[in-house]
Amino acid sequence: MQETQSSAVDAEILLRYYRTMLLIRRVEERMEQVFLEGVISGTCHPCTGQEAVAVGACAGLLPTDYIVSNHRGHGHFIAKGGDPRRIMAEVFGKATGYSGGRGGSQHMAHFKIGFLGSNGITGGGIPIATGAALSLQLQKRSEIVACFFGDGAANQGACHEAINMAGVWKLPIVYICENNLYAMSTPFREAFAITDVAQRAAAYGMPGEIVDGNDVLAVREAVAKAAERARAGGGPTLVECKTYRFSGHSRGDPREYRPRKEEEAWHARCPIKRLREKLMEMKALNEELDARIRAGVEQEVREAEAFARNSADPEMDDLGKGVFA
Ligand SMILES: Cc1ncc(C[n+]2csc(CCOP(=O)(O)OP(=O)(O)O)c2C)c(N)n1
Ligand SMILES: [Mg+2]
Repeated sequence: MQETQSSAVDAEILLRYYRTMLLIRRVEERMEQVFLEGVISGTCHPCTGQEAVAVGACAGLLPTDYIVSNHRGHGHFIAKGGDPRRIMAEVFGKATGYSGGRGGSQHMAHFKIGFLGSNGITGGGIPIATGAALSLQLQKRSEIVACFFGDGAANQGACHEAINMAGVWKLPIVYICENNLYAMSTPFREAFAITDVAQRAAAYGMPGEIVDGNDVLAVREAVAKAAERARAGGGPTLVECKTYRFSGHSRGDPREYRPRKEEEAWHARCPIKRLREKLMEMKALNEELDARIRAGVEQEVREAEAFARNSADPEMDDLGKGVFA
């Protein structure tokens, strides 16, 4: 069932969002630590600070709907029901990972739960998601697609081409731009002549919504409304979530390009902290329950890491599997 306004103050549902957001944060903090220790090579892009977008958006969809992610995709995957053990194993390059250890942090997929994949190419997921929506429309199916991308991706040519086509064909898709104010070290204000990505929706012939991306319920409501519209044949919506990544762009980024005062202001609006305060006000959460939830999350993260560490490496004979050209 879609979790819309009627369940807005349902404590059990809010507690579930809270736990999932905490789980995403702790999985990624642990992952970043392991990268920095040099236990695993490559890189990862944590969505720390942006958890409300992932959790709120997936809550606004039906479990049978599809999502397409980007390079900052662990949160989207976990929010859609991905198993942190297999996500961690993929990052460790192990055979039990979602891509058999060959994809790593930016290349995971699990079609069974509607996760059509993360993507290391900035903006690369947007045409893929648009194609999936076209496929659903041609098959007259009732599922829809939600596509996550960043402000940087919004300036890629493929983004305009794909979103324009979706507007023309009224495809069943919700475009979710996570505007975290930076594309690597490039500030939003230096890359856009406008103040909101959502303003572009008019040029694509679709509604543009601006939402507080650090408010899980606001994201859920905006995405649920857009998803209903898409499902009813009304076509796509561009939802812009205003948010901020607390971490650097990827591991080891000292964040020299942004003022510490700006970071502090956004930390005060931490989506987890805000939901925690709301739950406390509602008396749905107290210190003791919070400690229990956090302990449960820590346990799950420890188990995920142990699973990853103890899993086997991929077999050499499997090296060519999934290679098409
Ligand atoms: C086609 C392409 N160009 C450049 C890059 C390098 N790159 C990786 S992430 C990134 C910035 C993406 O910014 P944004 O879309 O705002 O997402 P965010 O990292 O802020 O979540 C860039 C330029 C890339 N991966 N692919
Ligand atoms: Mg960005």
